[in-house]
Amino acid sequence: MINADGDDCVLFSVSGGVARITLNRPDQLNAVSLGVHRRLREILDELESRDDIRVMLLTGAGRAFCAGQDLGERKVEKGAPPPDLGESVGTLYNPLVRRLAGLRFPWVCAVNGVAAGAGANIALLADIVIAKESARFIQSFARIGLMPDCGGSWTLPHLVGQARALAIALTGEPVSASDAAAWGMIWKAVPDAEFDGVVEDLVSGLASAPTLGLTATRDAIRTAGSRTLDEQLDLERDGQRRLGLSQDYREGVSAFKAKRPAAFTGR
Ligand code: T3D
Repeated sequence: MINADGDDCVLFSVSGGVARITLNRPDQLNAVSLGVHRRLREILDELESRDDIRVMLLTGAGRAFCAGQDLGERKVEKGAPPPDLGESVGTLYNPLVRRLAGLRFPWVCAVNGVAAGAGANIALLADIVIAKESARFIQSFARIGLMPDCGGSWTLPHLVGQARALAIALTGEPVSASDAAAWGMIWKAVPDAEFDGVVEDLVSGLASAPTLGLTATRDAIRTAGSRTLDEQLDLERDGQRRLGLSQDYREGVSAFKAKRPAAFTGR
């Protein structure tokens, strides 16, 4: 397959501890092409090699967040060789999902518009998902004869329970951002006019927070379902032991005692 996208199919910048990633193929509703996969791999390589990132923000350019796999890359005409979508999922999407799920800092998905297929399920992987009120989440796999991927068949029932997960995935009906928030699928839906400001406040707050503590918190909560209370108590003990040695803990307590704002460094 030809990779026609240049580097600007995904925009990337870092400032003030915030890594900003913007899917940038607005004419295709930011559908995920081979070029997008390549850029995301390069960006994640860089993020994983740096120690100055405190939070990552993923969003989309234009009116959509992401319409999932670029269907323009799928040749289904009569006579075309049958596609091996397992190859695509196994070598492109699954590694992407595993890397996003294993980031050493919290990440936010700012869903600025429709999120469909892989686009919806990548968004739902974020530690905090915030959406414009006008955004919609669509498990569009049902409309083209596929099943949810990018972890959606795991994430959805965890987030909204089996009854809603099944109906959402089997009908492919759009879920409004307000319903998604009410059902616990995302953190909150924000009026469109306020969205950019709310997202900026959120990420700048996270960029000056005690990163090690946040990441330990995220990991403990995400994996809690596979442990007993007893096991979780042990994990919390071990986590506090480790965090108690961090510079940020010392700074947090010193700042509290001195009645001044803490200046956390993420160390
Ligand atoms: O293949 C594998 O590797 C397996 C893994 C699969 C993962 C997946 O993500 S499968 C699911 C793929 N995605 C979809 O099925 C969603 C397809 N898109 C839509 O259903 C609709 O576009 C939306 C519901 C997202 C938005 O609808 P609407 O009416 O707001 O916009 P539109 O008019 O349909 O789309 C606007 C343009 O974006 C249009 O191009 P045009 O006609 O203006 O030149 C449309 O073709 C393009 N576009 C939208 N989605 C995709 C896309 N182009 C390529 N790929 C897309 N997924």
